[in-house]
Amino acid sequence: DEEPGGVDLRNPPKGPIVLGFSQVGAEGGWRRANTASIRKAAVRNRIDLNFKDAGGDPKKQIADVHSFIDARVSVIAFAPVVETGWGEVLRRARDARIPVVLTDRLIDETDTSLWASSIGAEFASEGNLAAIYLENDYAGTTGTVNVVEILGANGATPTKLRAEGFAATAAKTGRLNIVDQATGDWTKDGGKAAMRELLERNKRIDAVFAQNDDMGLGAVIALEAAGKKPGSAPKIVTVDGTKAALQGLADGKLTYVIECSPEIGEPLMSVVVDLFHGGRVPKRIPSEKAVFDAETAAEALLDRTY
Ligand code: GYE
Repeated sequence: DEEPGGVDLRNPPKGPIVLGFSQVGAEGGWRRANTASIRKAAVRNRIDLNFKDAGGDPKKQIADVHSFIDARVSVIAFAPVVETGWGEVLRRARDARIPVVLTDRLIDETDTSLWASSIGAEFASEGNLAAIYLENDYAGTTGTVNVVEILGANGATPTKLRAEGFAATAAKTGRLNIVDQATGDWTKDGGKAAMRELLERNKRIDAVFAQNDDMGLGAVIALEAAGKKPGSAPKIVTVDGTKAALQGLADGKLTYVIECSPEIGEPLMSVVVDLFHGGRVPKRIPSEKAVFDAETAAEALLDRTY
């Protein structure tokens, strides 16, 4: 009579529910909104939140998750900095009968019983969408379109899957030619530096695919400094949908923004409550997405809080 959450029903747990949550860091607008959503939802659902910030360091993050096990929290959730290195600590959590929820990103473990549920976006389809919208802009024209890509931090799920999704769609039609890539580490400064590098290495850049808003907004700064007209020449597509990027779209400095909602606090707390009570939870909970252009961005800006 053991439920997937690892709760012994003959000996039901008593409150309060303590959630140990390990966050990637505070690298940009998306992440800050994600943290705010989790903190707010914890309060609203009367869950004691033990929040730790890994500062982008995979080793610190694993140590933080060990500390949640030592503290015997009710449930552990984390947004992994990188996909690798999780087996040992998650087996320890399982032995301690503490259910685990992955948020936002995924991990590279074949034993999928190590986590009860994962909540987040379909990153490959965000890459697909970025390429489809860009391609549509060139419908009715001929010749290849030179695209450069600004990548997020190495080893993270969205870095890998957004690139794969974009490349897969580009390969299908052959219109988009991915000529170069540089890493921007998810930050505005990183995106600016990456764009500078890409401008040095490439004579003709028609479009930029920045894997998040902050890096795309950094690229805008570098492009303007180089006398270019970001938003049109080159076009820029980003992923996230923060207020700053929607403003960039409305101002004509970005071309498209693929939304990846950071607001996963409420669905997370709902899963946490169910796991605490030994209930069954869905293995995968997808978050929302949309695509914005200048017009729809102006509208969405009216009530965007992050
Ligand atoms: O796109 C980026 C953040 O994992 C979806 O991480 C998240 C990504 C998001 O740093 O802005």
